[in-house]
Amino acid sequence: MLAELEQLKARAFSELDVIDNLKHLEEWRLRYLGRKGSLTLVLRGLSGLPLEERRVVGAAANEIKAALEAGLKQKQDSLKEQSLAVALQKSRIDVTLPGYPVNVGRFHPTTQTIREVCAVFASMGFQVIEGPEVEWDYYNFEALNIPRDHPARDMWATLWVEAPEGENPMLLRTHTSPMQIRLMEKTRPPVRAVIPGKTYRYEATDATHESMFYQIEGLAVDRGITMGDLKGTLFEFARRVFGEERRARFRCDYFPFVEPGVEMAIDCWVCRGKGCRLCGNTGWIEILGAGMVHPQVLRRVDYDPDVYSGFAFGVGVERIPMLRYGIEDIRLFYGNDLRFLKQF
Ligand code: FA5
Repeated sequence: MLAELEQLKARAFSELDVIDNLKHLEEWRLRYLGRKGSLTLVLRGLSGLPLEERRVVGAAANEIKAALEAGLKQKQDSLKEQSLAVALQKSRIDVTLPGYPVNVGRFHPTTQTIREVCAVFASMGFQVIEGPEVEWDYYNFEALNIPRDHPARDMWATLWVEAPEGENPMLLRTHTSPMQIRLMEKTRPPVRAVIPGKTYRYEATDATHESMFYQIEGLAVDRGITMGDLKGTLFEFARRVFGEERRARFRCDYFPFVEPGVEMAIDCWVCRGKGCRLCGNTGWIEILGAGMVHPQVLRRVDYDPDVYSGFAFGVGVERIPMLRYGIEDIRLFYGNDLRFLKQF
């Protein structure tokens, strides 16, 4: 009986040695240690043996059982360790492989320009604010000294928004100037701000005109502000954005909310001032309207024109990159053509 047990032990261990997966290990466990396993049967058969023999064989069988269980545990651990090592090997990341290319977006040239221009004015002490694109007639015209039925309204071909009967009419702002009023209504001088944003006009488009375009409004109001401050500020802006070598021109212009009013132009980017189709043979491209804030506008927001004075300007944003890079048509900006946009 003892010899049989020794043989059983030897067989079990030699089988265990070559097992290389958990499924075969489980079969092995059932074969030897399971309820109907060889060793279990031996232990069950003990009751038929004489007492003396039962003691000896029982002790040996229990010892073998403990040895087999220890062997089983050891094998289980080593198989688990092996399978973990294999899994880790399989999912290893090769950090030396080149990565997948990532498509990186970029800012639209209009956004780039707005950020750059605002940074130039911020460095001169102007804060940057924004306002609504759907506007009341009051802010877009009335408060800017352009009463209803005044012929100056024709300067801005307007897209009207249907407003309820009896309400102040609404529109898509034709310029960023309404923000002058909104800002002054809320603050007392000194005021120094630039306001970038979309503006809309009911206009046929051509190479330099869009029906939706961007403007940046500027406003400075304080004691003792003069036309010299306006000119100095705008020439500094032109110098920083277009460079020393470009020429800027000031001429008289009319806007009902400034007095006196001016327009500023930069020498044409295509003909460099000689005259061509783009600049209507003048050699100049207008980029902004400006002037000293009209006393009537100051009174409207309760600023005393005998104490305070100020200047304002409104610059067309798209015309800045057009002038700098020689872009011949404003419609390229909003055509969603990546061949154009990727160049910036
Ligand atoms: C105005 O809109 C005034 N609000 C400017 C102003 C502000 C004057 C403060 C005085 C004081 P104007 O309509 O000229 O002015 O437009 C200003 C600039 O916007 C133009 O110089 C031009 O650069 C740009 N602009 C005007 N219309 C268009 C258009 N349809 N497409 C693209 N840019 C335009």
